Amino acid sequence: DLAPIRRALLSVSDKQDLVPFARKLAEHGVTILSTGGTARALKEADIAVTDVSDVTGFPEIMDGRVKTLHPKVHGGLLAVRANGEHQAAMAEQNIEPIDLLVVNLYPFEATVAADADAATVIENIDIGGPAMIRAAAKNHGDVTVVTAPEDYQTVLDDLAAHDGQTSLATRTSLAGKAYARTAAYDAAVAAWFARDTPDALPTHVTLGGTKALDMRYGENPHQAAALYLTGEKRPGVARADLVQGKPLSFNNINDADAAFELASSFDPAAGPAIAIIKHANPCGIAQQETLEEAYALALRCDPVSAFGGIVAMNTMLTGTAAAKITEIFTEVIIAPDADDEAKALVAKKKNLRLLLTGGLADPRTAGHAIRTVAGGFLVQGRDTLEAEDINLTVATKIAPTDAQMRDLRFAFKVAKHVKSNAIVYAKDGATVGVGAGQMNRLDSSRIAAMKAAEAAETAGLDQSLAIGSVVASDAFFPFPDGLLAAAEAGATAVIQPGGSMRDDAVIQAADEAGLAMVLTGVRHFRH
Ligand code: 93A
Repeated sequence: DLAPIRRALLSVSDKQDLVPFARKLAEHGVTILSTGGTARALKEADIAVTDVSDVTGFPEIMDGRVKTLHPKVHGGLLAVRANGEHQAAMAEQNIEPIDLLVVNLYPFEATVAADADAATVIENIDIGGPAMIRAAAKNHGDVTVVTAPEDYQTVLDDLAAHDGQTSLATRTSLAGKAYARTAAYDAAVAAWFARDTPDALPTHVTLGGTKALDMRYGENPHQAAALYLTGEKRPGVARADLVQGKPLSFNNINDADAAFELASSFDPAAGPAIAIIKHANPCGIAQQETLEEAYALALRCDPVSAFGGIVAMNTMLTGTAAAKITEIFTEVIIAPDADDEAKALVAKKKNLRLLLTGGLADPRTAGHAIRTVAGGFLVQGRDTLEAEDINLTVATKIAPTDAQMRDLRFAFKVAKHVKSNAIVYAKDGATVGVGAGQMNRLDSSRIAAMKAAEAAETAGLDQSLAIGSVVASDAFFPFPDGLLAAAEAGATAVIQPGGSMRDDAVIQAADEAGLAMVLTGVRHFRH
């Protein structure tokens, strides 16, 4: 058992809850040491405090860059109390133990988020704070380390329960939090230095994040889950404003992300686009003259799957569109903004969540996409290639018409957001059949055609929506069969990467079926 905490060093940038906490420590008979601004705040509250410079016998110099970086501080944090040599060194050097360290760091992340200039950002890289935190955490057998106001009460409760000391379990848990804090902090610093080379894959990849939301569970009820924010400023689901509705689930956030990334890739200058997503795949998306038209056509594509879906758009949610969307059960609407009428309509559906992002996610912004595997994680550059940026070559005798060309690009754009193998039928700026996530391309092609036929039936039309459509494939057709299935379903033009060993056979089949086919030379796998 340790002796009660006698000496504490408090050095905090975020002064929230500092004074009441320090007052309680003083009541426990704890001597408080402190750095410039923290000491000032405590003195103003009439709490007795010793300046660290009086302990070190050294003034704070270089605008505070060097204030606690001193053996009197670090010796007091690192000395093992039961180690005779450490005790002798302390006695010889006149170092007194520091039993409790309370530090929160210079607000580096907030400074970056506030778009400060480089000099200000650099000045907010804390050196002394992390050094002390790491020292105290290493010596958690003897020292208690606190890195956030949310843990002040934990420490006070522990002191009350253990005669002015903390339990080893508490110290160990706080030490783990301390290293997580300095690691996340350095990750934010590293990310800032790498800001101009977002595609680079360095030797060490740092994934710093701060918890923003605890969720009841993960993908399934027996899995724990939380949302973490990184420093990325691109508008999207993680930083969106939940205007109304119950808290978001893990699957909601994952699906809303897929929905918003897809909707965001359509330029609002070319018309409002709206996407409906289920299980991270689009059940329908359309870009039309009005948002209501876009929604009607997105819904027509697969009204069965759209039930309980996530709806995303590239423009402000209007009241007229909201009226249509709320006609069926929808889990989440995500949009850059919403007008008052839309907000009022959505508010009538207690369980419907409205997420506002304040802007669109530029699909061409470079960044990392990360996925865990057993024993590590995979990192790749984000797929920033957009259909508009790709040179298309006509491979068949017949060239697509202008209208077909527009739909071909539209369909290929959508295919990028559909899990592979992806087959997308589209007509007049709307998907009419989506085949996703199959283990072979032919099955995806068949499923997409089946959906186009079913959607027509539901809409009361007497022929499949695939008749006269175009079809996109996210990767090349290895054999003519998938392409022929599309032709049979009624597609008249095809867009696909090309590059198969059997391209000649595939092109010949397209010619024989009277199809127009363009090749992209690039593929969009998505797994
Ligand atoms: O500039 S520093 O890296 N140099 C130091 O020696 C040092 N020691 C503590 N910053 C340092 N700190 C940081 O100062 C703490 O991490 C805390 O965020 C801040 C508290 O300063 P003040 O008490 O003057 O408000």
